[in-house]
Amino acid sequence: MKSLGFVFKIVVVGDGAVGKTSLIKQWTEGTFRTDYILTIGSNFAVKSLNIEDKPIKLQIWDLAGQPHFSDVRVLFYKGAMGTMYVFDVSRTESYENVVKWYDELRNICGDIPRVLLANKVDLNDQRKVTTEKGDALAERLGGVPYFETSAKTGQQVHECFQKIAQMVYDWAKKKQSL
Ligand code: G3D
Ligand code: MG
Repeated sequence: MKSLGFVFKIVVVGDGAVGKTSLIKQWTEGTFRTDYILTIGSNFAVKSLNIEDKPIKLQIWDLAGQPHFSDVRVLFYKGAMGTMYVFDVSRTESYENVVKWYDELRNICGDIPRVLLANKVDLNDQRKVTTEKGDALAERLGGVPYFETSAKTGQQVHECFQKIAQMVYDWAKKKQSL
């Protein structure tokens, strides 16, 4: 790979309020805020990291979860090289909906690298989705890496972004013989 660096587009998907924006903020700024206004459309954050001593820029796209804007979502998905699927462990429906996000994205992007995030694990007493269920879903998505995260405490946040970056790097290397 050339040392100029690469930009990898990563899309973060999942139902509204599962913590997508918070996870991105936590990783890109190391801070957690609870005063977000509802995301409209999409925005993206950029952060650089090194993979095998190569500088990589992750461009992380975050879409608001409005189900009816499917035209917008097609544009949002285009060119994505990796996906982070997020659900909220305190809301079973957000867990069940991951397969819908997966099916939709797959139609547009095909079989790209992906990870599954079970977010808000700090909410112990409100937890409804067990680790076992999370594991089962990760299997269903093709045996993908599974992380139990908290955008609030930072648990596993660095690890999941590092992992998707590594996976996209390996995938791009293989695909383009870089
Ligand atoms: P979204 O981008 O997926 O729509 P947000 O979700 O990042 O906007 O988060 C939705 C709400 O969940 C926010 O609360 C946010 O603070 C909270 N949240 C996100 N991640 C976590 C987490 O890991 N743990 C806990 N306890 N809360 C989290 P508000 O009250 O601001 O709407
Ligand atoms: Mg958001």
